[in-house]
Amino acid sequence: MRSLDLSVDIAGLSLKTPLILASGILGLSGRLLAKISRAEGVGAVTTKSIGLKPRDGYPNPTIILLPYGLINSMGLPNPGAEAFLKELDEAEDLSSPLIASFYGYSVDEIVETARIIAKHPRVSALELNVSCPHVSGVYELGFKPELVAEAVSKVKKIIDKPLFVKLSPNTHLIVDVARAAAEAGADGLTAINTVKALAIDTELFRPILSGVYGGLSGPALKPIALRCVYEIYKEVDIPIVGCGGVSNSLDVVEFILAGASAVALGSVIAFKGVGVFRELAEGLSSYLERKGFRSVREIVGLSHR
Ligand code: RRO
Repeated sequence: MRSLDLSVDIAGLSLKTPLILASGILGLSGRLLAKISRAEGVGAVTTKSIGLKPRDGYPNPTIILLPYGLINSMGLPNPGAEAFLKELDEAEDLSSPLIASFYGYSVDEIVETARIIAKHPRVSALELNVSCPHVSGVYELGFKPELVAEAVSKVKKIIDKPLFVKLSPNTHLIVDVARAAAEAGADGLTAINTVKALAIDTELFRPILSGVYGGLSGPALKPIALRCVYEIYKEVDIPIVGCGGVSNSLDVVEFILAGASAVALGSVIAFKGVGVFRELAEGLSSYLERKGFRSVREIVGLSHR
């Protein structure tokens, strides 16, 4: 059992633990998100990304299982912002903050979508996804610091909730994009989305995924994600949510030592189920006790000293 208080404050949100359900993992069902928000060890939950209009996503196959992770190419399936609000009406009894992930194909669409979803009282914060690795229009936005800055500053003018930006690892400009987002008023950064990837069917001589490209997640992603968090923490002074390939509590510790104030869990939930939040919270607590720390805050960015 965990005895240490793992609570963290990040970008104006108070979390019971630094462990967050990553976007895209358990979809958009309000009831399911509320249920996960009550699970032991959960600090916050993030929705699948929502756009202005409904989108079907790609036909199957959309997921490939690898020995070291997953490649997904869901293609942004979502019911659109207005239908999403109705879904959230079902999310009674949330016991952790809900972060609504959203996207748009242009700055105007991003602003319009933010305006709609931010008004729901169950939305505690927004996460702007500029980094889906295989939906063109959304993918490229995250490579352009000036466009991300414009989107962030326009969104911040019309919402009164914290705004995170989820960054793409598929550009050497990740730190520039992070800095641009922070200077434009973002409250936090999520690093990273999946890495653009491909798999080929050797019998049929063609890409396996219907969307051709996918995003690699899972253990193979961890060293890349960790490097991104470390680089961003050096240069940018707003809180970071580390995301990418966490599978055990020492992975969580590594992200925090690299500079993350919270850590999002994705693929590991597909492998281990929601009970992994409790397992990782207990492991984090034991680590802090063993090393003589009293809070998560004390070790954020410690590897930089
Ligand atoms: O829906 C997806 O295929 C997807 C998205 Br929006 C994203 O941001 N990252 C990802 O790996 N897949």
